Amino acid sequence: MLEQQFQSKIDNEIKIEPKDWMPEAYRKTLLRQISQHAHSEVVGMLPEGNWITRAPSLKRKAVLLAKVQDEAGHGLYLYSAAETLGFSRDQMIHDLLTGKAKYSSIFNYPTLSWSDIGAIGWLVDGAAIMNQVMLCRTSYGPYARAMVRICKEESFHQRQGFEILLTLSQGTEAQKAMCQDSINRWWWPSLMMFGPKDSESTHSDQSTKWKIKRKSNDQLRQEFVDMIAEQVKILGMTLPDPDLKWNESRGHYDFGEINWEEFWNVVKGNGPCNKQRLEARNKAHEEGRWVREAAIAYAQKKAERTKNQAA
Ligand code: BYC
Repeated sequence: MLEQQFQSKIDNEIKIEPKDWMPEAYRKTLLRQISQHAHSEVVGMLPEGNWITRAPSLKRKAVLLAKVQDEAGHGLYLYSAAETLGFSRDQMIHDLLTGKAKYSSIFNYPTLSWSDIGAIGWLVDGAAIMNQVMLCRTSYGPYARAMVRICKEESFHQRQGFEILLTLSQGTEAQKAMCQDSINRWWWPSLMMFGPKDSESTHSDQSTKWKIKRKSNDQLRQEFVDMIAEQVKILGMTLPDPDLKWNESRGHYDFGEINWEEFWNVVKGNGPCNKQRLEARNKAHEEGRWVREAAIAYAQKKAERTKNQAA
């Protein structure tokens, strides 16, 4: 009965809110996805943060700093949304730091040059938006509302990335080569962000029935390829895929096979930077311990003072 009422709400596009009854598996699926998403935002600060001091001008530094701060904010909205499902932020962070929780595969690749920051904005944030626009209509209220704000900021991120690459693509031969090299290295990992093929995706069927997901991994990946294959022409660059070709009958671009072995390797913790990323997060957590302790001590003191004044 409860299950039927729940599904009929979903079917009628009524959002599920924290205090509503929900099947345990729905709660768990959301918690998994939202916490992984939050972790991705937080770990995602690392490859870009690496370039804040080396950005080529004061303006570029300020813009990149603002973008990285936005990602921290996204992590916080998402941890808050996940907490409404009854799991504490401390537990989620513990799972990230111990390597139990996943985060997006893309952040296990290194940022080797300034143009990588452009490629991340254009391709990585571009892929993220494709997925997140759909999530603005996800069935769980707190997640959907967090996504609306995140998407607004992500579209600024994508434009700043494209603008970095556009500038480089109109620069010297060395700058053009740097731009092409970044596109070559980030293209395939960006396609992997959408997850395994639909036929290999364990959660898709159920998540679609619950309208957590509204488009499949392959559908979103195709929309992304169609968008980027056009935008790359403006840059005068190419995508590193000899099989990329417009298919008139499908009305979409065909593209080559993703290296799934590489994808699963990265997901399982064996990507180029997995170890480094977890070490950096653990170090930051330790170094921030005194701030957390001071904040707790201050809050306790304040609460005591308020209690004494009231007495
Ligand atoms: N990386 O059944 P499937 C950003 C896992 S950050 C790692 O299709 P699902 C940004 C998946 O978790 C934006 N793991 O799963 C930040 C599952 O394993 P578990 C990040 C992946 O959940 C800073 C297994 O593979 N966006 O924008 O139905 C700077 C089977 O997959 C990946 C989000 O997090 C992957 N790429 O669909 C710049 C969006 N793909 O959990 C930018 C929210 C799959 O059973 N998440 N796996 O152990 C989602 O929309 C969905 O979770 C996914 C996967 C589409 C990613």
